[in-house]
Amino acid sequence: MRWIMHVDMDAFFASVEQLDNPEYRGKPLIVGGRAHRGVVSTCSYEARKYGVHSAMPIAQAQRLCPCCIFVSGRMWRYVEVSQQIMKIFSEFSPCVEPLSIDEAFLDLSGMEHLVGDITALGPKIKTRIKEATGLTASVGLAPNKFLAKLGSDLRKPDGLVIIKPEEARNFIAPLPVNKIFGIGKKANEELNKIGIFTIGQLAVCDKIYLKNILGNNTTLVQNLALGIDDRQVENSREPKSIGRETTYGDDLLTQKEYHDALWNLSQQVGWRVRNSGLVGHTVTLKVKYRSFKSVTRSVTAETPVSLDEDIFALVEKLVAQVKWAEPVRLLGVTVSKFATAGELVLDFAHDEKREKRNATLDALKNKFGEQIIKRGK
Ligand code: TTP
Ligand code: MG
Repeated sequence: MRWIMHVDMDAFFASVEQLDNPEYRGKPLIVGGRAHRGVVSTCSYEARKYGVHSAMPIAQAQRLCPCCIFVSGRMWRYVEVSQQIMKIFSEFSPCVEPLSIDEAFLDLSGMEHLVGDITALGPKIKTRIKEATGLTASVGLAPNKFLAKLGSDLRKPDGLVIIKPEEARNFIAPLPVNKIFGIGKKANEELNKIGIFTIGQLAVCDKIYLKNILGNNTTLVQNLALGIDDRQVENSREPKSIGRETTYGDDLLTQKEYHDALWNLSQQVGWRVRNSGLVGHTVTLKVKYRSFKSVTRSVTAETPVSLDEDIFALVEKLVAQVKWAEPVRLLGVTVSKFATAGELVLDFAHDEKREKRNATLDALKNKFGEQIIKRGK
């Protein structure tokens, strides 16, 4: 059974300011201004009563709430608190997908074996965040991403909404259709025109009427209205790509120079890929010339790679596709389109010797640092 949690901090930047500056507490406070091109970043819940909201021009906010306190914000501090909460999330689940500076999805599926009652994690994470940071968060706990995010938003600030699978459909039925993300102002108006105001009405409406308004998204949106959403929590710890690039002090001129440089980069990338337990299908070469013009070329191999030699072999293929008439100031090698190494381990059983050699070098680099060893070719 799936359990997804969505956690979102309340009035995040403004709450941090109120935490650090006790004189702002309980007062309408607006964060924004110069550094944010004259718009409101966010405001405290006290200021929201006046109709102030994110992205509103500062001048308009001043008119709505002349008694508001305005501060321009301290990004470094918000990043610091963000790192604190992300660390807490990782204590609760190995699978965390951050969505922005103050929110994330956590996949808690299967954790009943560890914690017993998963719903108890809702109040627990709120307490943990409050104790560690002094701030409140709103939490939605539900069988999928859509319901979890909807839940965290519903009782802000300091909210907790738990939606059990068997209750989901009835729970969301009375809510307005614009609670479904993707239904913007225009779609909302169009739906209202044909008499659809609630998620429940949308759920049972014949697709024929919805097609004109929702187009290709009709089935997707109607599934959401039924409380169905199969999207996975994408674990951020699995990177989408791993790459290294180097700008050379002296431009590279000869074939030998860029050949050696690319072998070097392939080793740096290979080590990182293997340390992440990954193997990748795609290798990308980036070349920037003295003129600052740059080209990138990619190749996708059927068998994924992680060994230095295999990465370099694909790089060499790409080298043939690039012009080397000009001096080169930067080179980059990236591996992407990952599969997990464990799943594919049989695929490289054929080359145990090379694998062992890479593993030995990796162990040395892990122990003594990357600079300990570089291989000749
Ligand atoms: P949100 O979570 O959207 O807003 P919030 O945390 O301030 O308030 P809520 O209680 O409704 O969640 O965004 C998180 C932070 O991102 C917010 O504190 C400031 C910043 N932000 C902007 O700078 N500009 C914007 O337009 C939005 C929406 C957010
Ligand atoms: Mg927030």
